[in-house]
Amino acid sequence: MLDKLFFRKKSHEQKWDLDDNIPSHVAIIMDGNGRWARKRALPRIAGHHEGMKTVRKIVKEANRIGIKVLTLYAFSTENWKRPREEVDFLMKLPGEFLNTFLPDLIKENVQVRIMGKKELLPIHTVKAVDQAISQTENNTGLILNFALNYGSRDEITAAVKAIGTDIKNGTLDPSQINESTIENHLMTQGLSDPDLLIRTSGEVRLSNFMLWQLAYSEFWFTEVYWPDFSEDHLREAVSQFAQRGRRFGGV
Ligand code: V07
Repeated sequence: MLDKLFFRKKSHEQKWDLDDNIPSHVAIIMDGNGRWARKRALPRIAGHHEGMKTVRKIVKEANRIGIKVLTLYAFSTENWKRPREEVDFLMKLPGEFLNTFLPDLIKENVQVRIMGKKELLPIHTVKAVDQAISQTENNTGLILNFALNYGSRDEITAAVKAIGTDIKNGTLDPSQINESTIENHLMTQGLSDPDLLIRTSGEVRLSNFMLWQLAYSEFWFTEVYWPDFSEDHLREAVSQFAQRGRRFGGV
C-alpha cells in the first residue's frame, strides 16, 4: 500500500487513483519557523520568510496530489502578542507572497480564500488579499484557504452572535437550530471539514484552530520545522491518511 501510494506516483504529474482515498481537505498548522531561524542564528523573520517559500512548494504539491482544499494557519488572533516588528513583518508576507506567486497560482487555476477577522489587519494586507480573492474567485482548481487573524473561539463566538441576531429578527426559531445552522455561520461555510490536519515542529495541540471542523479529522504530527517541510513529507502524511480507516463514530 505504502509502495503503491508513495513511491509509484512520486515525481510524476499524474493524479492518484480515485480509490486511493486522497484527503479532499488538508489543514496545516505551519509551526517552527522561529525555531528554524534560531537553529541557524538568524532572526525569527528569516524563518517566516523561508516558511513563505515552503507554502508555495506545498501548494503546488497539494494540487499535483489532487487535494481539493488546503487550509493554512498563517496568523492567529493570539499572534498580535508578538513583538511589534515581527507582527509588521508578518503582515507584509501576504502581499509579498501574492506579488511573487499570484500569476503562477492563476495559471494553476487555484482559488484563493481567507478566513479570519479582517478588522485589525493593516490596509495594505487587506488590499493585497482582496485583490487575490477577486482575481481568482472563478477559478475551479485547488482552494487555497489562508487562516489570517483567525481564532476558532472567535469564529464560534461570532457565529453564536449572528444566530442570536437571526432569532431576535424573527427569521430563526431556536427549535430550528441544528449542526447545519452553526456550520453555515462559520468561516468555512461552503467547504468540507478537513480530512487531515498536519502540524509541524513537534507541538501536539490545536492552538485554537478549527475546533468545530476538526471533530472527525485524522491528525498527523511531525518534528520537522515548517521551512524544512517538503513535498515528500506531504506525500508521507497523505499516504498514511489513505491507510487509516475512518469510522465517524460508527463501527
Ligand atoms: C505567513 C509564512 C508561512 C509560515 C507561517 C508564518 C509566516 C503566506 C501567507 C499568505 C497569507 C494570505 C494570503 C497569501 C499569503 C502568509 C502570514 C504569514 C501572515 F492571501 N505565508 N504567510 N501570511 N508566513
